[in-house]
Amino acid sequence: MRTLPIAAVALAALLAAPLPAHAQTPPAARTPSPPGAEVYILSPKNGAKVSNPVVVRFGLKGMGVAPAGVKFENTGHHHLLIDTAPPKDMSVPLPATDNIKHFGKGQTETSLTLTPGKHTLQLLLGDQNHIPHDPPVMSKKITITVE
Ligand SMILES: [Cu+2]
Repeated sequence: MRTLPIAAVALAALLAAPLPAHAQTPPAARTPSPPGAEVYILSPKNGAKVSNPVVVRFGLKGMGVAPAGVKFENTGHHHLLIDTAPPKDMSVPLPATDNIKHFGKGQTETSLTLTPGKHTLQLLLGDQNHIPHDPPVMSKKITITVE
C-alpha cells in the first residue's frame, strides 16, 4: 500500500486539529432572576433571643427551589451566610465554608448549633452552579442572640 486511505488521512487531520472554542471551559454565565424575586428568613425574627438548636426557615417569593445541578428557569437553591458578608464577586460559585452553607438538595430549613452570643444570618440564592443570580436574590441580614 503506497498511500493511506483518504478516510485515515482525514481522521489524522481531525485528531491533530486544535480543540474548537466550545470545548474550552467558558466562564459560567450568570442566571437572570425575575423582577420581584425575594428571599427572606421566615424565622427566627431579627433581634430574636434563641437557644440551640436554632431552626432557620427559608422563604422565597417569585422563584422556585430546585436542587443544585438542575437547570430550570427562575429557580435556585438556598445558601445561608452565617456571620459573614455576601461575597463581593457574585460572578463565581459560592464557596462551601463553615460560614456559607449550601442547601443543594433544595432544603428550605436547617437546624444550627451556634456558640452563645450574637450571630448574623442572611440568605443568598444560587443557581444550578452555585452562582448568585443577576441581580442577586438576597435576604436582609438578621442578628440573633443565642443564649
Ligand atoms: Cu450552592
